[in-house]
Amino acid sequence: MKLSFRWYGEQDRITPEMIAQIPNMYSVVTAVYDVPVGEVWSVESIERLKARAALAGLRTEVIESVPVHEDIKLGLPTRDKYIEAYMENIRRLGKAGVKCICYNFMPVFDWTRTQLDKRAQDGSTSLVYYAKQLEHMQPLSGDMALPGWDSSYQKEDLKRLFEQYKAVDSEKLFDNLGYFLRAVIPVAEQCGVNMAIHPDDPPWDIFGLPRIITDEAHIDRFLKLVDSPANGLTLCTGSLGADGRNDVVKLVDKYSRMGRIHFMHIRNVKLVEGGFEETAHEQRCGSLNMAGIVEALVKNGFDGYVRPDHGRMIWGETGKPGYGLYDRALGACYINGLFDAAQHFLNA
Ligand SMILES: [Mn+2]
Repeated sequence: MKLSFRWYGEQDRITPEMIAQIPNMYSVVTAVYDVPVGEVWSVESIERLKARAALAGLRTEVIESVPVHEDIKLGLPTRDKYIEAYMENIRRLGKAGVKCICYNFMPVFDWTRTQLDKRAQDGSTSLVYYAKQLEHMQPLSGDMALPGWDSSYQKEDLKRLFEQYKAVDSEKLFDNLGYFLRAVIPVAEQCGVNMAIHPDDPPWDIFGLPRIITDEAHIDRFLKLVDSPANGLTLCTGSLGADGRNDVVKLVDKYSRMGRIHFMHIRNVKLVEGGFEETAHEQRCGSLNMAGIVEALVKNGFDGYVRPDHGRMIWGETGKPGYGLYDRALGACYINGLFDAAQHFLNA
């Protein structure tokens, strides 16, 4: 596996030098952040990211994300020009040495939580999702914001989008995803880039908007839309694991054996009545079988990218919720340990 770590570019106070001091670090996971969704990234911006990471000895082989414009998800006639721009981004990134592009196909909102600073008994804080809190959230108010969301939406944009999505159920969304993939996957193949869809987080419909990358049946259907190795997955254990019906070890085993996992987001999650809480990465802190997940990867010879996912805020650190340095670094070390142990015992 190739260990990687999210880096939010020049404005991230967590620098490539800090990231490079985490043992076994291979690549940053980054993106061009100053371009509106749907536009082509400048070669200069891509090269600047790459050069900055290289100063710390790190590669830039994973992009998270090249976001998909809503017109593509909605299947509007204007989608073709955004798909053109997307294909150009794949070409430019491939030329710059990028091997894997993470993206998602969630309507309007990215990952959703109901509280970003839930205090645990040990004083750490983390992101949580409680159905009871969700009832009080008003997505159309325009003043909801989460770190993963596109912050450029105005109240009127949201109203319009919700109106437009009334015509898009999960079948239609699947059709629109297929249309997108039939255009971009051949380009990715030519450029030596693997596309890796991130599951919906949480993996169920939210605010009445459909979500389709949620479980085994849906992922099977997704992989068949374009049956190419370049059409693969970012398997996020915490996202899929938020639904207790998903057997995450089984999914990791199945899709890594098929060679369709290009990027692993490894983190734990604790299922609680009516929701879930993000925890430390360690197995005993949450509901997932972390050792079993890594064992499956090692058994299947997984050599793709891995990164620790959201961390807690610990040791008084402040910053972007879920993206502090300390707990994600602990997570990275735990992941290293699990891989070393699994390799040792499976080869013994
Ligand atoms: Mn994730």
